[in-house]
Amino acid sequence: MIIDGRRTFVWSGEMHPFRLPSPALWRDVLQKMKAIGFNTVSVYFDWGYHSPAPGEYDFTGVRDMDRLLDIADEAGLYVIARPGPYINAEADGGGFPAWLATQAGKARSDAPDYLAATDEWQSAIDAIIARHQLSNGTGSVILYQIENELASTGTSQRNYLQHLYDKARADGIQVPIFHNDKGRNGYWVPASSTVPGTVPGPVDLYAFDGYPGGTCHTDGTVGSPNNAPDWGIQGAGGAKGGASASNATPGFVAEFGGGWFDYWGSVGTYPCTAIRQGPGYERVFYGTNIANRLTVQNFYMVSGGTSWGWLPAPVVYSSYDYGAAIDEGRQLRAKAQTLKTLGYFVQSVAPLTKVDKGADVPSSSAAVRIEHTVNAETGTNFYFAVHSPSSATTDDSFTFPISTVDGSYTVPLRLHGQDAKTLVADYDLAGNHLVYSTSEIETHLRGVALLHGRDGEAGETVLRYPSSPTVDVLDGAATADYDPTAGDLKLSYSHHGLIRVRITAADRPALTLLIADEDTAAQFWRVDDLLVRGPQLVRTARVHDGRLALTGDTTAAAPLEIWGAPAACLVTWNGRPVAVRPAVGGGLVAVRNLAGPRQITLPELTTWRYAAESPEAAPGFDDSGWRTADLTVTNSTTKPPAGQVVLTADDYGFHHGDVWYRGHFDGTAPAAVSVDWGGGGAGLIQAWLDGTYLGQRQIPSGVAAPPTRGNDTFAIPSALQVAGPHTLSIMVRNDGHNEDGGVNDAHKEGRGVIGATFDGVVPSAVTWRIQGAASVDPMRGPLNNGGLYGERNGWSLPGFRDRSWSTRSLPDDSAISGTAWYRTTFDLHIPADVDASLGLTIGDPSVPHNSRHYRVLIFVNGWNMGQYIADVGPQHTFALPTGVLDPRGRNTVALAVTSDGGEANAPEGIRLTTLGVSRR
Ligand code: IPT
Repeated sequence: MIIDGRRTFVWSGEMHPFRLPSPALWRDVLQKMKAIGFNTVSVYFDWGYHSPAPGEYDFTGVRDMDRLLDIADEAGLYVIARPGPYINAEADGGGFPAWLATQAGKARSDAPDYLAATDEWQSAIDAIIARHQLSNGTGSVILYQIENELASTGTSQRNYLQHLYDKARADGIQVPIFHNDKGRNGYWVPASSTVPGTVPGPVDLYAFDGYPGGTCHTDGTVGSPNNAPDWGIQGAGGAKGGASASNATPGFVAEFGGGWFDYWGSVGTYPCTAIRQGPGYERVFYGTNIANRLTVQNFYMVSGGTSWGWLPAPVVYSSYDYGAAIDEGRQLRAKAQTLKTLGYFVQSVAPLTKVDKGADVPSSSAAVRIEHTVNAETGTNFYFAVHSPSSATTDDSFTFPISTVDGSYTVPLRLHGQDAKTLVADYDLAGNHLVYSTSEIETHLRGVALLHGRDGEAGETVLRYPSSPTVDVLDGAATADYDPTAGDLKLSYSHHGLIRVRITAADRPALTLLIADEDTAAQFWRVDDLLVRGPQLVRTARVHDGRLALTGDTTAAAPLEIWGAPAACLVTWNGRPVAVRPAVGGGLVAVRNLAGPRQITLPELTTWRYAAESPEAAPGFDDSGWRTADLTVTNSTTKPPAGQVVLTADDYGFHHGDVWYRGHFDGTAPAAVSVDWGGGGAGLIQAWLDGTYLGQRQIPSGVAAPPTRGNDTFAIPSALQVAGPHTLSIMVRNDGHNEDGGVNDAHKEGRGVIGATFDGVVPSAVTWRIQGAASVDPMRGPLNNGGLYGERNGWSLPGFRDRSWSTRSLPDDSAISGTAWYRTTFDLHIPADVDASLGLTIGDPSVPHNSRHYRVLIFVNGWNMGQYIADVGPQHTFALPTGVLDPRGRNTVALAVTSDGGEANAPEGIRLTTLGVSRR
């Protein structure tokens, strides 16, 4: 893409801003994305998170997005803005506000009521996005996506997309607009596309997505790799070939797998997914994309974070770690380091942005193939070497011929395991002419080039000089041969540690070649025009008044080396002066190591205040203030049984979390009651008759696409089968609205009680009252709270006075059926220069689920940070981001424990855990 007049390889990572309620956290993640080589961040804006009710967009969340876009710009990242209205993202309702579930018109169509709603959302969010556009000089937004994966292409959808496009333009959106085509169908391509079989749409660019990398087995084992698809110039072409669907716009993959989400009842696959879609996957698959000239690539996710509160759709639990490069605790996984080498490469080697398919290049081994591309303007050749098939993991040494202006060569290379390499030939490497190298280029700047290869594998780099240059091998082992006939200087070596070679030639800028193995390559950070080695992370560099101010992180004492800094400058690290001296072969080196972080200690969480609730179960509870179920028509896709009023919670404005029902009837109580209910993934129902607990049921989990409705019968003890009046109390936990990926209004499936049948009781003789969340938290938004008694009465909030409550310690050995709360406070004294990523761990994380029938909503300083379900799992550790947590102050934890009652169904031990500690 041309950005600011420069042809730019858009290398983008996805992060979920609405999942992280903290600007400090956004800055951390965005700086890390920039540091690991991204120049762009892609963000969904979740309509449902931002809108508690029709017409309402004014809780802090929307204004926070302004801040997020500022922080992205400050971090030096372009932004791909994806405001939906429909997104997916494993978010509640696929990002739709839950109030849309009661709308008559079909969602994702041109139904007037639906379009009126999307207009409101676009007005609210476009006002923010518009003022952050790069095109008007006030921000860094470069692209705007309408809808997501709209896989229906009828007139109604076309009208709808046109409406979104026109609205965005009317709202001042000037940047190119695109849509993300689920899979590769050739749907919604710009008018410029002449490819047969495509569906034109109101878009400026065509983009598609794909998740070809594979996930882990259900037992959590990694399994074998998949084949990498050719979705650009190396592929089959045509409407369904990926980028080939649009022949006049850049190859643009709007989402390419950077991990995958995990489901209720799984064994916990995020760590495994991070390996399955780890370094080898990144090299093979992302490398294949590069060889296919996909010059706009976005990886989903690079930072998934937490689906806190009621954000998760039924298909996922609270952690949206995704096995992504930046884990939920904000730590860089090994795969982040590989991404870094790829990201630096695509941004350093400019000819990569404009290539065509080159001549076929044979490999000496049938186990390997070479995808060849050429930049016609610069003559630079790229050779992407990958196993054939690319899923193979054998150890192959082979050769292939290259032929450039410099002549013909036979190049030896090795691929071992899931691996691939992109070699560059005929290229201006920091003012020196590179003939070819079998090491990969990571980056280069004035006077320095950083190459890398796998530890122990041989490498050779050939540079051309008219006369014999001076070659000094400063570090490590390499041999140099100069061939005066061709003018070729050939360096031969085996990648190991860091090899430093200084080349000084007449009429050329002196060049320091740094040749690293992968572990060593990971120690380098490219920040603006500097190359820095040593610290765990380098965030920013500012040169000012002869002073170089670096900021970054150390996880242990670390060396510091700097290339590209002005000579004899003063260096500071996180504001403190660092003594430096000139290094061999150029650059500066710190005289002493940078310090690592101080040890931190975490308080124990043993003493808790305790109170039981669920008074709604008792017959005498006063529900006169509750909403009476009196609606007879619902727009939900699940209709009430004949003769019954509408009971579904959304119809009464109770959209998230828990909802209570009290059904009053007279006459003799029946032997059983059957309830049809909607609860989302691993949803829960508990029932009482006249205060006697009838039991609980959970929606079965353990599959990727779980059922979301239950139909359960509760037996009524004979002692209660007497003359009335009677009260049936039901609590339903709503674990999210379905996504609407199929454009079939699936988000409108009823939640809460859909219908209840009692043998012998006429349905119309039951009077129902309903209660969900009492109000929307103006700071934490609509997805923070449901309708538990404790939530309705402020028990989740830090300021609540619990001094009259009894004390208990955890682990506990008794529980009531229904909900009880445990509250405690703890003080943190994390030193100001320490970034401690903390979590809360319940029970034994090595056992995904156990036989205790209880679940917990975890409120930290009032924020609902997720749900633990002991007998479902797999999540035991809940990340507590700074911003939610105060690292230097008092914090409050409130646990809403909903149990089947009895000894074994009581909370296990709970402790604070460390997810990562660094010094900043
Ligand atoms: C793709 C969606 O676009 C994205 O929002 C998210 O839901 C992702 O999947 C999965 O995490 S859709 C797709 C893979 C069919």
